[in-house]
Amino acid sequence: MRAILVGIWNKDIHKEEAKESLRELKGLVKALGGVSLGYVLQKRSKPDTKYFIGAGKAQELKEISQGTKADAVIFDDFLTPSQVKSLEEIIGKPVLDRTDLVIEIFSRRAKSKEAKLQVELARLTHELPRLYGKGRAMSRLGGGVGTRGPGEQEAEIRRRLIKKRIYQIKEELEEVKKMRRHQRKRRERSDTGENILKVAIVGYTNAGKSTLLKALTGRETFTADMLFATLDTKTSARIISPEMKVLFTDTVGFIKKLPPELIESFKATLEEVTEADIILHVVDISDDRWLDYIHTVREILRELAADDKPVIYVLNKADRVVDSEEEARHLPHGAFVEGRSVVVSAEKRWGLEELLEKVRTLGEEVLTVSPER
Ligand SMILES: Nc1nc2c(ncn2[C@@H]2O[C@H](COP(=O)(O)OP(=O)(O)OP(=O)(O)O)[C@@H](O)[C@H]2O)c(=O)[nH]1
Ligand SMILES: [Mg+2]
Repeated sequence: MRAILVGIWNKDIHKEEAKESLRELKGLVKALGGVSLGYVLQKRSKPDTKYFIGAGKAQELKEISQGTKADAVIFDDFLTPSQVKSLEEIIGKPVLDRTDLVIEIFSRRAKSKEAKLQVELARLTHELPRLYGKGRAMSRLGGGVGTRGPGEQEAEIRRRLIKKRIYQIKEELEEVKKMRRHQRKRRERSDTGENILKVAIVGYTNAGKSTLLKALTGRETFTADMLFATLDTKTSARIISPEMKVLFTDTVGFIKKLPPELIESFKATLEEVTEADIILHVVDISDDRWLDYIHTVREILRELAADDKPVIYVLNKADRVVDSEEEARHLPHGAFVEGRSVVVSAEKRWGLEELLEKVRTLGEEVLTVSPER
């Protein structure tokens, strides 16, 4: 894929912010093995209903994409089905948005049956409204006003199939969810004697969540320097004191403008987050945007109704900021976040003892306030 990226900025979304977002979009293109040829950024107080950008800009995009031999034009924001259609008519090349990219990445990475179902659900939910636009376009070629052309019928059949499949997937996911609950119960029951503390590891994609799980529990998981390496949750245990056993769960990474279809379809997986006693919020402090990322992750936690849980900020990748564990201890980053935090390097294993100590202390508090456990 050779792509031209498109974004807008205005008084609400500053130019720098829009550029930053385009840089991330470039990362998404890269995650799909594509290249970004460049970007077009337009100042617009609000998106044009027909073309998202101005009609003139759309024409310009056509010329740019022809001149650069781009094979796709990718918008950084959600496009309505009719915007996609109008843009494709002018530009003459496939027009995608951020949601398309994220869903595509997810679908390539999904390995477990559950992840595959979740991605399929997201994809179909995303596709359904677009079919309405397509159907109308197709029927215009066939029948006249008021009649149902062949295009319309075709689209109608496809819509019905999709709705049926969505229903099936939801049922299957419900089954998976039940099984997961059952396993969780069994795991909890078999662990007698110790208190079980459930800790969910969350954070922006590529922050180092899986690396941290590996460092804390020895569990081998796939880690990679790419967006959305992890799609399945993985739980692994560690006994951190004679009385306390911790179940650490690694989760899928978050990202800005995460398509709502994906949040919705990954809710079963993210249930581990809503079930957790404590949240470890992993942050890559070597990335200048770390505070901004914290904000995004918090927003998504709010959507999951998990924003009231006790949090420990795990300020990771300190080894990229300073040269030694001793220097890392003096980093000021903790002062910028509210509440508990610890600077670590999951890769170099810096600060892990301090982190475990914090988990232990907080765990004792949590476990004593809920005596029914
Ligand atoms: N230098 C350094 N690199 C790290 C550290 N922790 C993780 N990384 C690297 O950062 C990249 C992402 O790490 P992952 O553990 O896969 O990150 P993640 O948060 O699980 O990412 P997703 O599953 O994609 O959301 C990998 O290349 C890791 O080797 C760290 O403490 N220091
Ligand atoms: Mg991961």
